[in-house]
Order: sequence, then C-alpha cells, then structure tokens
Amino acid sequence: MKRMTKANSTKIVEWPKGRLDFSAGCIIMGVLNVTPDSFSDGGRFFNTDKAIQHGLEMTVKGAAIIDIGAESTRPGAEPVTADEQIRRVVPVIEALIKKTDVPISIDTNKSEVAQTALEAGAAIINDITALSDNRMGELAAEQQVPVILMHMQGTPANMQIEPKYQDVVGEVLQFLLERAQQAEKFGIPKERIFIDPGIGFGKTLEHNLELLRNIDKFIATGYRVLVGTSRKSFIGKITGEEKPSQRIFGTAASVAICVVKGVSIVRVHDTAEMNDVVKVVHAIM
Ligand code: HH2
Repeated sequence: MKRMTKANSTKIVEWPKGRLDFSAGCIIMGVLNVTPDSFSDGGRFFNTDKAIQHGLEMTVKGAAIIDIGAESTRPGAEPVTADEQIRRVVPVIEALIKKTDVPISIDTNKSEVAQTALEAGAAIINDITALSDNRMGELAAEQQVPVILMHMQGTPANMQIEPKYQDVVGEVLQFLLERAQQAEKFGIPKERIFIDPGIGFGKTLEHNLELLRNIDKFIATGYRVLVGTSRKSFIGKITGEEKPSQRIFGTAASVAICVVKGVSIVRVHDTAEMNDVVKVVHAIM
C-alpha cells in the first residue's frame, strides 16, 4: 500500500469551531445516546435534562469530545427519521455548548440532521456510513468541520446476520481509504478526516479481533484512527458478560491495546474509567 503524507503527525487539529489536542497521544470521545433503545444505555439519557447533565459529567471525567446520537445502530434497530433525530439532539447540543468548550460530534448518517446539529453548535460529523449521503461530504467541507468515516458491512437491520470477508483487514482498509480520498475530493483536509474500522458493524468476533490486532495498518495510512469497542457484544462473547454495563474491564483491555498501538480517539461510555486506562498507558509508554 502506498504510504500517505502523515496527517496524524499534527499534534493539534484546529478548525473554526473547535480544537483537539493529541499531544499526549490518545483522546476520549464520550458517548451520549439520546435514544430509548441503544444497546448499552438505551433510555438512560433520553430525557433532555438527563442527557445534558450526563454530557457535562463526561467532560469533567475526561471526555475531549462528546458524541451525540439520536438513533440506535444496534443490530436490528429501527431507523429514526431526520425530524425526530433533530428533535432529540438540538436542545441537548444548544444547552451543552453554553456550558462547555469540549467539541460535540453529531452521530448521524443523514445530512439534514448533521446540518441542523452543526447550526446548533456541533463541531464534528460522525458518520457510520462514511459519506453514503453525498451531501454529507459537501457539508463537512463547507462548514470546515472534521469527519469520522466508519466502515459497516450491510445496514444495522442485517449487518450481523452473516458477515463475510475474504480478507477483513484488507477490505475494511481499502473501503476507508477510498472514502477518505473521496472526502479529500470534497475539500476536507487530511487532518480533519478520521477513519474507523467499525467494530461490531457487520463483523463476527474473529473479524473484530483481527481488525484490532491489525489496527496499526490503519494508523499507517496517515489518517487518524478512531476505535469504538465500548461495551460491545464481542467483549461479552469473550468474557461471558451478558450485560453491557458489566463489560467495562473487557472494554479497558481493548482500549489499552488501542492506545499502545497509536489510535487517536477511543469512543467510550465509561469516560472516567477509560480516562484512567489511557493515562496509565501513556505514562508507561
Ligand atoms: N459505535 C456505535 C455508534 N456509533 N460511531 C463510530 N464512529 N464508531 C463506533 O464504533 C460506533 C459509532 C454503537 O454504540 P452505541 O452508540 O453505544 O450504541 P447504539 O448504536 O445502540 O446507540
């Protein structure tokens, strides 16, 4: 594979609406699901006030980004309309930006939702379909915001039925490189493009492990890498923990490996605990 100019050697990523500091290494993205049905915390922060409070708590506990989503993407989840996503996230974003400088990312694959969220104050687009909506790339370029491009095989409705790859690492890598190059064509600079192998999105346990074992290949592309393993079912398959809330130690192991290998952002629910993991790994390294 052709090596690219290293966008991931820039320690500070700055854009008109925000700034991320990678000088210590890996940073934490805290998950804020304003949904009734997310796999690990569905319903807990569906109420606007609870969502705002939890978002603020995560910033105190070490989150450098708050990722707000209004649609669960757990296997088999029902899609949520753009209007309903907007209704759920906008009041939370508007309240949070008055109280914190931590950049907010909007987790959506719909450009209407992303646009309204950016107008409300969000500063990053997290797109689990990696710009499947063509307007998303234009929007990120016009608004000069970073984008997170994630790989998924299939859709949340069918992705876990029978995921298949000849070469999971090669295929996911190739897909992300194509999407990242497309993002650059839209005018998004390299340092504002993050790639994400999409742990649990159309992948078996072995596919997830293979991707994590080879995460350095994604880092070698020169794009910054985000990984989201937090509380996911592959951890439960290894540890036997049925309940997502009991997968925190398993998550910690995967986060530690990601930090050692040079991942730039870990997307987690348990910000305080994972902040400790990241700090200790950084100190040892
Ligand atoms: N995982 C989830 C949602 N969004 N975005 C990125 N970039 N990477 C991920 O791994 C990722 C993501 C799923 O986790 P969660 O938000 O907790 O669950 P749900 O989709 O059920 O709301």
